[in-house]
Amino acid sequence: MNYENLLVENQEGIILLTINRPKALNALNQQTLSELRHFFGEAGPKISDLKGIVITGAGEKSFVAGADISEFTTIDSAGGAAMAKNGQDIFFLIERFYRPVIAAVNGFALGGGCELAMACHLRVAGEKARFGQPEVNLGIIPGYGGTQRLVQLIGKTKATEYLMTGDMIDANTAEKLGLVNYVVPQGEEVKRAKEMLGKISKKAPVAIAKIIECVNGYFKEDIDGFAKEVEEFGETCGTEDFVEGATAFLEKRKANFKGK
Ligand code: CO8
Repeated sequence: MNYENLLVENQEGIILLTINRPKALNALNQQTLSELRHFFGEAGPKISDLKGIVITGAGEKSFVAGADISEFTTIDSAGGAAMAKNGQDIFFLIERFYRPVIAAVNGFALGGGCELAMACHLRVAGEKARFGQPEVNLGIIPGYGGTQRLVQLIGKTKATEYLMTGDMIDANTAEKLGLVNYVVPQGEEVKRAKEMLGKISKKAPVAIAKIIECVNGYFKEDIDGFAKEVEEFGETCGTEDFVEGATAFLEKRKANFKGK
């Protein structure tokens, strides 16, 4: 498969995977998701002497600013649920990948971007990184695992607050909350992530793969919460408020929600 929106560079056994749609702040459209599915499901596992993967975003402003809002303004409940399930399945491929995957978060990691970072095994953030699940501003809920992984990573109290307010989380707060492993000077995220992979790659690869499996096992990755999220995401996609929220974003105005 030829990738349109993913740059793949093999740097001495570490794959640097760059989401490359800077004009849309690297928003995840369906094409990009298909490419991620192909990489983590087919191409990645075949790379020999692989130490690990670093995922980052092109440009200086954004890691990934979410799912591509322009692609799901007209979907209904069933379509929304199908899209959420597709995205969740792709993020499970990342979470279950046999070599460590580190998100090098160089800017906005919002909505699907925060969910992508959370599906990685480890996270390094630049000082200007901003995390968040702003879906409530669009009249929907997270659909790519955000309602589950944010709770797993930072606990129910703060996760519920951030899911309900849609507030952004700055890099230092993210570190305090345990959302990221390290905050580094802006521009040094990839370097730090590669250093971490360099250290981990000196350990026994089978043991590392088993740690990934066991850590995922602790969080019981297929618990009903994920299925619930798909179902409820679909429901929110069928609301008038979602049409209003997405339209308002694209028209660069404040949404006027009616609770329908
Ligand atoms: N989708 C599509 N386009 C986007 C997105 C996005 N998520 N984010 C930014 N863009 C585009 C803008 O429309 C703009 O395009 P243009 O130049 O053509 O007008 C360009 O990127 C630059 O963005 P801004 O001008 O808005 O840049 P600012 O610096 O003013 O603001 C922000 C940056 C704060 C990141 C702002 O762009 C923003 O709020 N973006 C949306 C963030 C968001 O709401 N993300 C969540 C999306 S929903 C989601 O991820 C749900 C996941 C589950 C989906 C399940 C299946 C459908």
